[in-house]
Amino acid sequence: MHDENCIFCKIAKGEIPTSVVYEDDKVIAFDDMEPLMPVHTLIIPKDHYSDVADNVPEDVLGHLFATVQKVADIKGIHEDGFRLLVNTGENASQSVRHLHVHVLGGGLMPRPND
Ligand code: IU
Repeated sequence: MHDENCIFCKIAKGEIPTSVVYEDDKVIAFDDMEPLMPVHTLIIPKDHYSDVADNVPEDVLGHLFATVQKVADIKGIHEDGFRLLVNTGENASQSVRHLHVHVLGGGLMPRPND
């Protein structure tokens, strides 16, 4: 369930220091190192799945999305709104091949087609 060459697996195991926003036995949320918005947090499962379409068990997917609400409350972006982004594979320019949900907020974002 871990890929020793995966940087997010190392973050999940606490081997690389990160700004942790929330953590439990299944997921960890941490601030993106190159934030695109005032709030830019990544939520990842602790187990390794390369992307959202990598046969991820439903309970893991459910737990990831349940964590969104916790992160939004911790970051204080619940009321004004936020955006979730899950890049998947080459056409989406996914750069880290460990499933992650971007939580972006803290300001107005254009609609993707604007
Ligand atoms: P993407 O969806 O795979 O394109 O996004 C990967 C994100 O992971 C990107 O926003 C990076 O800034 C971020 N990131 C990070 O926060 N810490 C790291 O050690 C690495 C990437 I590598």
